[in-house]
Amino acid sequence: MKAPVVWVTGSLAVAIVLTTSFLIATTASRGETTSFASSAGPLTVHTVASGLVNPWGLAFLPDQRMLVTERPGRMRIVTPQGQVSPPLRGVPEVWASGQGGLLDVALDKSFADNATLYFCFAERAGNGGRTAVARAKLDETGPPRLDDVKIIFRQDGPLSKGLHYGCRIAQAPDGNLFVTLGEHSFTPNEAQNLGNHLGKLIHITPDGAAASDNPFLGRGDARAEIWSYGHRNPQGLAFNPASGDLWEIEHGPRGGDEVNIIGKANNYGWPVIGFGIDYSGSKIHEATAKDGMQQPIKYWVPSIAPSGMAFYSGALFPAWKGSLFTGALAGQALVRLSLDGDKVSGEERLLKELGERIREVRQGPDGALYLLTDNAAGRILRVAPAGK
Ligand SMILES: [Ca+2]
Repeated sequence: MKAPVVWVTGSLAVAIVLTTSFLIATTASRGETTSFASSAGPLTVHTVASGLVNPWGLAFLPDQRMLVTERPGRMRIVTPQGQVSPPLRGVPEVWASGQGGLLDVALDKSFADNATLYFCFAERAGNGGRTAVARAKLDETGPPRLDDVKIIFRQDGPLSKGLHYGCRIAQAPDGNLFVTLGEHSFTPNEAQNLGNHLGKLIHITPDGAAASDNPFLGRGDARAEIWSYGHRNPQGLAFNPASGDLWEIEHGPRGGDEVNIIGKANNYGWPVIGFGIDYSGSKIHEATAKDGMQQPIKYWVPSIAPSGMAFYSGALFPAWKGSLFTGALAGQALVRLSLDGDKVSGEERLLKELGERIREVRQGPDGALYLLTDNAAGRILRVAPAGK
């Protein structure tokens, strides 16, 4: 049997073989349940579905089924009982190379009325790739498929060779979209260049136009879609229900993964400031702080390679209400941050015994946490208190 080659997200193009997680992933099948200790008591981890290839994004439909993306370019619907649909027709061709492929998916806030969804992917362009955002309607009059597919945004700037697409989507209460865009790894300084979309957080309408309150609108030397800049490879994005603020998580280099609270026109510093070093061991940053550049509210040294982001507001884990969850790829854990307003007051690393790269975390309609494991035999996991 061939072991999977897995790209280390947030790192340079290093392929490694994850023998341990491969064994766990292939021996655990749908329906299997295991138990783990936590600060909220024993946790039950249930395999909802297995056999997904590098699943990346997860969105709950109104009837509790899940839309899930697989990085090679497939989108499927999974029932709470674990039945996995055939791939939905209508997904555009994606550039499934390196870290690229079909990435995040998010439902429109009026999905129940308009069946509209958004997704983000790596698109081939010339000799490389770029991040693109599409809008579509889910049509279930026959076998589920995407209809009215329209690419609403394409990242402009130097192309990616396969790394750092960012690609998380969060919809604001007014319906406009925030989307994270990576800096493609080999062109870090472009994150400081307002003339392109690399290393930026953009703010666009559902049609892909620059939102009307964007900070650089009308400036000839800046792209109108930009909301904030100086980002590296952000793979977590969500609104904090306690404050209404937009929070973001991004991969640092060797050390220096960050949690940031996003503000309009802010510069988050990459690669000028930060807390990491290059993979070679050499220095990257001028300093850890500089006037005019934002500090993260939390950083990790060594890196955990965070991906996915969910503020917990459910009833199933009363002790964890208000906590922030992120998956850890290199860190192979589910990470819980306890918050005190805009400060991180504690960290707990859960499910380490699984030995799995966690790509995505979402709160389900039942109050459980749902995870995607990142490998060629990826799973959807449901995490709940024992017996729930
Ligand atoms: Ca930063």
